[in-house]
Amino acid sequence: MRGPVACLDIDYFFAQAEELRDPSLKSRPVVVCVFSGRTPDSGVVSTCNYVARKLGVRSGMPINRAKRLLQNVDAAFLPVDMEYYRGLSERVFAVAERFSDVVEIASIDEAFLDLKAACGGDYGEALQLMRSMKDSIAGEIGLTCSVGVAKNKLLAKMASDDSKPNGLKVIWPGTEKDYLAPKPVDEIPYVGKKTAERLRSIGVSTVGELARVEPSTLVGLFGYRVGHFLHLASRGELDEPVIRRGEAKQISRIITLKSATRDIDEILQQLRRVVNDLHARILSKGVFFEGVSVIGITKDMQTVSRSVLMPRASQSIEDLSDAASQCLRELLDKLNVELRRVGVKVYKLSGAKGQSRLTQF
Ligand code: TTP
Ligand code: MG
Ligand code: MG
Repeated sequence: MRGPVACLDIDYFFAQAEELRDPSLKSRPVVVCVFSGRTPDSGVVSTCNYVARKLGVRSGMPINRAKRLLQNVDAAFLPVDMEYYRGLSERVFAVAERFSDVVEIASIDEAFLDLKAACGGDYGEALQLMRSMKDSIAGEIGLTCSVGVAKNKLLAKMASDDSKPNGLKVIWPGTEKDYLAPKPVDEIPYVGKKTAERLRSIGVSTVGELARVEPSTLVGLFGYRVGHFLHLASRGELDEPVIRRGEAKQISRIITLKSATRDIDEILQQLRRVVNDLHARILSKGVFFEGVSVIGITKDMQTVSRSVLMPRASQSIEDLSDAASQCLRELLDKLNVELRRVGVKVYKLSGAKGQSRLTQF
């Protein structure tokens, strides 16, 4: 059995990002716009916050129409700022990567995590892990997201959609069919209005009804690819694997300390497990690291970090351990607070074959 798999999707992402840098926006409708420039109001809505959604605004709607809907309220219409959103997105996914080695980044605000290695087949454990990931994203970055956990990516995405905003939902093993049966077909991700209409014309409006249609009928109506997708999706049997895209640019591990402290020996002792674990992963991936950093999260959720660069790429646990101690010492010297969580990250990675880096000096 595959799974559990999680789907993480940031809530009303671009608009939430705007609220993050200007909290005074929170009480107002916020509409992020793709201005086309033809006239001051031409273009479409990229996304909007829930205040605007309550008043009927939606992604893809012409800006004109959103302005009409919001003409009597103090709404903010802001242009997209991709560079800023991309930076936030990368930080969110870097947190996700602390919770699973296999993270598939599906879009700027959406990622899938394979949790099998992290929690075996235990969905209760997966739930705990994802609760802690959500807390980390909220505490360290200040964004809310919704997370679904299920046996495959499609179900996990539906669970995440269902739980929005700021939700966490598990589809427990064995309950998939009951979960799917009453849903309207257009709640299956990627099923659009047209497909839903054609299905309605053959008397199918729920996923349960769709699951009972002969696959050959669906293939006849929609062609092989879409027909096959609908058949598997409606039965909860579309089991595509989570595929990590690109090589990891960094590897990190973080732990929660037994109690908040600034005692270096105490922290170093608890950190030994992190260093060992990280080193095992460095070896299993066959990579060398040049950068090491220690990340600390204080009691009041501030993130602090210190980094060092090795004189040359290394794979040794002594180098890793020495660098981590040095970073931690610098961090505690500067800081007059107690740490609650501590992590170690290696970066500037090169492959086993990339030993040419060694001779570059
Ligand atoms: P989504 O995750 O689809 O939407 P969202 O994050 O705004 O809202 P939700 O809470 O329902 O997840 O898309 C992510 C971002 O992609 C969104 O913030 C803006 C951008 N986007 C567009 O620019 N145009 C669109 O039509 C959609 C759907 C999204
Ligand atoms: Mg989103
Ligand atoms: Mg999304």
